[in-house]
Amino acid sequence: MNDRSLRITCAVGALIFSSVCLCATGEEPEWPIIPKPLSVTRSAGSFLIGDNTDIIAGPNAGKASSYLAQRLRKASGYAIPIREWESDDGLSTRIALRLGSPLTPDRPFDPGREGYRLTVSRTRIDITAAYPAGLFYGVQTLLQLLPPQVYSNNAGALRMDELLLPLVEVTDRPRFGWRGLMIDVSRHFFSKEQLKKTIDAMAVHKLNVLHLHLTDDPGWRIEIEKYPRLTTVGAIGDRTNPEGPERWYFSKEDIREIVEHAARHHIMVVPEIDMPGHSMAAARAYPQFFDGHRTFNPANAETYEFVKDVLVEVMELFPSGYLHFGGDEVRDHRWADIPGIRTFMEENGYTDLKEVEGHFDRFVADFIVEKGYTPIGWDDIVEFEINPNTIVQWWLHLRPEARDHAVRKGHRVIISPTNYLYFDYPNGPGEPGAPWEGNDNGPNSFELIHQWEPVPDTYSQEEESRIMGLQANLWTEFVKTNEYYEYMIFPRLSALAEIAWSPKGAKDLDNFKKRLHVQCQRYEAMGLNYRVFGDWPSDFSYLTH
Ligand code: TNX
Repeated sequence: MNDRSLRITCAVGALIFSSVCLCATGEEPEWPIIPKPLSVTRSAGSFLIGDNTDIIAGPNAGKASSYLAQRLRKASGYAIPIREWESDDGLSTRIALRLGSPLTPDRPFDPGREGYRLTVSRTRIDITAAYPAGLFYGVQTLLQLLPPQVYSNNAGALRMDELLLPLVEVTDRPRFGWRGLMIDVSRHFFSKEQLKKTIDAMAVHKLNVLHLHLTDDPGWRIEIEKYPRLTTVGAIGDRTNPEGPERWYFSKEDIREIVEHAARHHIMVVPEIDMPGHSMAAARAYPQFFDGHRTFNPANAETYEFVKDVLVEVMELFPSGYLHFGGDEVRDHRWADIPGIRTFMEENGYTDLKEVEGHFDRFVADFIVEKGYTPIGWDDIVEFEINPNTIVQWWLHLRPEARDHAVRKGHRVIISPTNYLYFDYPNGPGEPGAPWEGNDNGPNSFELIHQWEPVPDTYSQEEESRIMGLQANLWTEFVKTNEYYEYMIFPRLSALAEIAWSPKGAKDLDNFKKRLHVQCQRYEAMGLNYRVFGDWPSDFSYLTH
């Protein structure tokens, strides 16, 4: 069985799209836009993008304009001209992209800066926003008013006479500022091409953070000049073939390419160097800084120099201003046997090895802050007094008190619980996916995610304001191929995008499913594999573990 047979074309979707978009009658038409915008008002009539249409780009509208032009050219072959804004001559047939006066100060991850207004009138199209990201999202919504083939790279996918838009007024802004996806490239490696393809798809979903889990036990995946053995030795092998012989990692050049590609799509790349546990790959390369197994040696002063050197090189490559240092599952270390551990503990007044873990985490978080970056750690770190600027990423759904504790201590929190947002877990009963903890309320289906309210209703307004947003995580212990990877992400990513954008409150699942059929056609156009829904085959042998 091959992947084509899993990709049952959403023929139903094609029908829904055309009937929904072009011949809406009676009841209010459902626009197949994902994530669903805050408000869409339609009036009768349409606008045809044609030979006489151009784009006029105001200051700082360049990225969104060239993205729009490129998309239209790739899908239809039509090279729409972009002109700089001189004055708005009020001419018709224009697609005008411009920044209004900023509505809010430019703070990172302020959803207030990502909103937009899109107006398609009989004579022209206007997209306005307070910040460039909003213009970019306005363009995505505009594209989703066109047939799904607009996301294809095949210049014959869309005929010019199909560039027909309904007349609409859309106002939109996301609920959360942080809308992320994590990819684990350590357990199994995924190429920069695959990451760029993922970035393209994330942009379509109006997501804005790609978190790369770059290091773990099976492999160290990022070049560090000062410590070449991290890649000559640490990058050998993966979870399936621990002995290699291949080495898989990103060179500095690769990272720059990924970061730049992401930036063009208003996506920030956040690196994770997992410490002090989950570090067997680095330990193979530089055993002197480790405990003989998979954890850093906190009693060796040189370990801290090594950590600083590595993190400095990583920060130089990722201008995001955020650095994830892991901090999770420090549980089978060999610290008790390290020579010098007793002296180290006595000097610091520690009686318990847990305090040693806190010492290490505190050091790393403080160093990151000192460098002007914001540290992020998994929720395991909240049991220690850690730099208050640290963002806590809550993952262990069985430990909601870790999330609450972090929020009460004043940390900002990213919500990623295993039982909703772990994309390595199965989509449905009997389907492929990781068998671990967190499956106890059933599979992480897109339906479950779509109907979930991620913020506890017991939170005060102030507590709620510390929830930065949502992030799904694709761990790859079992995910070895691009097809499997895409199958686990899509269409769940659509449900994530919707709850990250739509305001708090009940969400109509049937309505989402209708739009999701059209989204599947967009996946087809983008060449993405996805988990089909409705009637689907039960043979997943091509996704074998
Ligand atoms: C827990 S989430 C881990 C990962 C695993 C994942 C598998 C977290 C911080 N640690 O190392 O890959 O579960 O679902």
